[in-house]
Amino acid sequence: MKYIDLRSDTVTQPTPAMRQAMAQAEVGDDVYGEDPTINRLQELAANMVGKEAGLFVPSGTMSNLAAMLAHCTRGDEVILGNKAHTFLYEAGGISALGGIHSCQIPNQPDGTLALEDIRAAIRPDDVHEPITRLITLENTHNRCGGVAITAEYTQSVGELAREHDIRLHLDGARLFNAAVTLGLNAEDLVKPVDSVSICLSKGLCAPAGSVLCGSKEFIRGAHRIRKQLGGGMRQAGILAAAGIVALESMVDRLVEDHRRAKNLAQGLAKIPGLYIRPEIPQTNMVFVHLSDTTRLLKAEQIEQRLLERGIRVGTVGPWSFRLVTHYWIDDQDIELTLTAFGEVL
Ligand code: TLP
Repeated sequence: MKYIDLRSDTVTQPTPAMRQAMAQAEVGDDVYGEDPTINRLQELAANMVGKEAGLFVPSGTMSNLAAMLAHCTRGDEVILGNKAHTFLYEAGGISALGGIHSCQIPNQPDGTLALEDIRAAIRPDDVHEPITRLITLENTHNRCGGVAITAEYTQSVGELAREHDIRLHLDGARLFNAAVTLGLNAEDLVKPVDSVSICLSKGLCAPAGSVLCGSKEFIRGAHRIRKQLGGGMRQAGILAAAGIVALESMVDRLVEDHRRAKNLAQGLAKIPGLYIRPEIPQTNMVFVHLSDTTRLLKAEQIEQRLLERGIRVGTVGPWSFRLVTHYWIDDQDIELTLTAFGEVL
């Protein structure tokens, strides 16, 4: 059975162009810095986000982890959102492996952290307290609905960070979705950040990999940490080749995923018993909730019934689903999904 898989954009398969590029990739030992395809990908990614250097890493999780380990030493503190992927879904890596203390402050519904909350969380110079070393933002913000964070907001956090000599990292797993929605170049969204992690293996469809970007000095430190984490991958130019296709040809088309997410949300909002926040989706994620009247069935049971109809969705809590559009979802899939939801409810 062919499923319509809306659980995530991480389920995307590589495109035929990627498979061809992978088959023909020139490779070398990347731990020696000798893989020409990886070197090309790193340069391309760094250029696209306006940073000096890039580092190819196996996953978004390792990219964020390597960044935070490069910015902080044991006992330092990072300020991050209580709905941040780095806080919720990265297995506590920063504290388990880096001894980094996290200070979680509430994410606002628009994915931002209130400036006054950040300011209040910055520690004074006091031996009793950890040192605030880093702030981490996320764009687009996954758990806040795939919302795009504006350049102006990131700029104001950058100014606050610099005022206090604190570094700023951006989890830009879906940075290009944000850029496309806001009508900006990715570079314009990350000027104030010291480091940014972008993912190739989400809406951009590459089979694996992320690129961590920042200054040459920062990337030199992150490179050693990647080695410590076991992320030096030798002839991984095979993977980087798909990443190059992703960056060169899959960014502009994200607008189609966003259009389909809007159509999906509008259709779901018309089905009695479902509720959707009217200001989203802004990008490729649709969060939909069962309203009080439909809570005879739990989200998990509805998920199962949709599965029987060939539709895969993710549940996020007892009454909520996340549906993510991507390259392998077309207009007909959206129609079929709406029909299936209508039948199941
Ligand atoms: N997110 C996945 C799950 O882990 C929830 C998804 O399906 O959305 N940053 C952000 C904002 C992410 O959404 C993800 C993956 C990552 C980092 C981690 O990337 P990977 O999976 O490559 O380690």
